[in-house]
Amino acid sequence: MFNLILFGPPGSGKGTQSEKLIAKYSLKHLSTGDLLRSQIAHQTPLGLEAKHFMDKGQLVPDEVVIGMISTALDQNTEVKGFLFDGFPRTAAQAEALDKLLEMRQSPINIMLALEVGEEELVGRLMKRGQTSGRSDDTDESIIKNRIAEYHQKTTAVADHYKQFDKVVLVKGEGTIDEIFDRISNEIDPIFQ
Ligand code: B4P
Repeated sequence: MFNLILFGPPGSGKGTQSEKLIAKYSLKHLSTGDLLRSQIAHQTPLGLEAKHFMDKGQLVPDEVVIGMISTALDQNTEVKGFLFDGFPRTAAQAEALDKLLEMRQSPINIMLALEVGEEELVGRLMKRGQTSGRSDDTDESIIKNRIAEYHQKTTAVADHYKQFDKVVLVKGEGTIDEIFDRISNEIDPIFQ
């Protein structure tokens, strides 16, 4: 198994790069953002709870996303590995993920952290908001709140994996293909 975390602030290109990475390395893509939006689209109780937080640019409670990931791991036992996109986003989620993977004897191999300046992040998300239909992409104050949540709660996740020497920083500005090449150059030497 090869398990990869794609990390970075909102709009840093996690979802964009994930699409290319799963095609190249045949990993199972687990995006908590996509899973939550699917729950919202199906109007499930979990989706209705999540929407309340996402519309304000806040993180969804840990127990909700951890439960969702645990279920997804159980449903995908025959895969080559997982690409975690947008998860973990808090220290508690990182610890929970480590335990879930420990039970499966397949720890995280690497965390790739995309680095993008704040002005570029806001610009990308506002642009996506023109076409995505995502309510959390259209209002600049909600976007800024998402970035603030990232600084307050999510940067701790990188600190968690730094202690195990698993974090690699990747410049997340440039063309999508340039960034993909930078990411691939980090994965290729260690991919099993
Ligand atoms: P997510 O769905 O994870 O999405 P995201 O942070 O908005 O962005 P992502 O980084 O994937 O977007 P991308 O850059 O690809 O989260 C949404 C919400 O869900 C969170 O705010 C939270 O409420 C909730 N949530 C999700 N996971 C959670 C968790 N674990 N715990 C708690 N809550 C959770 O794309 C952005 C735009 O940039 C696109 O339009 C793209 O085309 C463009 N772009 C990408 N690369 C580019 C490049 N190189 N140059 C120019 N534009 C580029």
